Amino acid sequence: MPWRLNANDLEAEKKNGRNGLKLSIFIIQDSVRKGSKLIALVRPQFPSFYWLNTCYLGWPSTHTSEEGMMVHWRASLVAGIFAAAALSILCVDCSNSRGSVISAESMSLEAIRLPQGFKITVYADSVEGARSMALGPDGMLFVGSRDVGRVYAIVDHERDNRADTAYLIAQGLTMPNGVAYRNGALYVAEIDRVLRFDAIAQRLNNPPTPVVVNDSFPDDEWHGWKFIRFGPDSMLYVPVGAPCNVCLRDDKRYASIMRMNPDGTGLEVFAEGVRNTVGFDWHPKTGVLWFTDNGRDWMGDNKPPDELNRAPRKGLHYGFPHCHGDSILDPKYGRESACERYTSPALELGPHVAALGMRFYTADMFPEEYRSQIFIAEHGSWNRSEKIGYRVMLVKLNGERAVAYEPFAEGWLQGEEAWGRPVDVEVMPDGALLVSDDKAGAIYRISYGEAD
Ligand SMILES: [Ca+2]
Ligand SMILES: [Ca+2]
Repeated sequence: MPWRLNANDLEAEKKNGRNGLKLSIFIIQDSVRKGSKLIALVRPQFPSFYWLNTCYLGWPSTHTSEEGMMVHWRASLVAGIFAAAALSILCVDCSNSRGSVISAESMSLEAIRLPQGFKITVYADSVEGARSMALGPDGMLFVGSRDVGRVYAIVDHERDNRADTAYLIAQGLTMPNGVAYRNGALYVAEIDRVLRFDAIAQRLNNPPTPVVVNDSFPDDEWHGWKFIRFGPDSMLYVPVGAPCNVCLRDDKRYASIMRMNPDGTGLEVFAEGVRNTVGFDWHPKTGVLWFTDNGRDWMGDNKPPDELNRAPRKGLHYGFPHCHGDSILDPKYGRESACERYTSPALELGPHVAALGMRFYTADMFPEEYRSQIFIAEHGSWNRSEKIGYRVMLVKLNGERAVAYEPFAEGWLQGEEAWGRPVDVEVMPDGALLVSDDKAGAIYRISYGEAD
């Protein structure tokens, strides 16, 4: 039984003055008291703090959040080094605690609640760590991952709405969360660079060596994994998250959405004051960019909200780190500022819900009321005493104004246990909505009006 301590408990210990070596000693004492094994696993492609968090701290990757993964890495690193010296660490496989692959049979899809007339099925399973999605030609689906370092191409050869093959396009990459497709090429975003795999559809079994499109992004791992997507202006939009929970950096690239030409030239900041967006899309009629943003942590259970934002032009500032949501001044960075100076969210979402992927619904399988509305995948909270999120939400618009925010698909969270975590959504050519889940290692298909 790996030793476990959640983020809130760990933070409480830090507030009690346990840091560095003191915290390390506490971790060892507590694990011994609980009769747990200290475990470690060497994964060459991952930074040391990562396995220390996931294995040594017994804090599985799939239970950490967009914000939470890096919070305590320094403490865990010190703890790990101390433990390695003081104890002979057992080297065991912790693939179970990483829990990425769940077979279709063990998924509780009957637990997922949907509006009348919709149904959910498994489109693909065994897609370990499935994160952001992008459509290729003929319904081919590209899927990035974060911790497992892989990029997949998923194909439903028989077109029976159940994928048959997950081709491994790349592995060993550094958090290749972002994928985009344009003119026959697959673009993949690692933390500090964007790669391009040319003529990918013809080379699924023999992927080409990627071309480096641009490798000038910061290499900070905290909020460094990226969602990418081509805009209607044919530019590739590439965010750079804040390398922290809350901080202000002189380098304008941090906490921004950048964009560049497909060949990597012309890189510029498009939007400022964006803490960590992991999903965006353009309004199908107006061409305006909308994006989610994850709020800061450690301001309590109910604030600040996550955000849905609207960016009608270049050069707007969305408030971070000074102002959170519509009107919450940051205790440190908000003192000499005012929320009126920044662009307010189009909609305040739930606190700590981890709003990630979002798309406009642009097809016609779903009823009229869903068309040109927004679906948001909420990965789920960690920085909250009662979990929320772990669902797909619908945001209704009246013109360019967001007027409602309601659950569309929920049930991955049962009590305080989540068996799945939605990351991204994608509208397929037939109009079905796909949902990726990096905890279950699956992609679901939500359809309307289809017979069982
Ligand atoms: Ca099939
Ligand atoms: Ca904001």
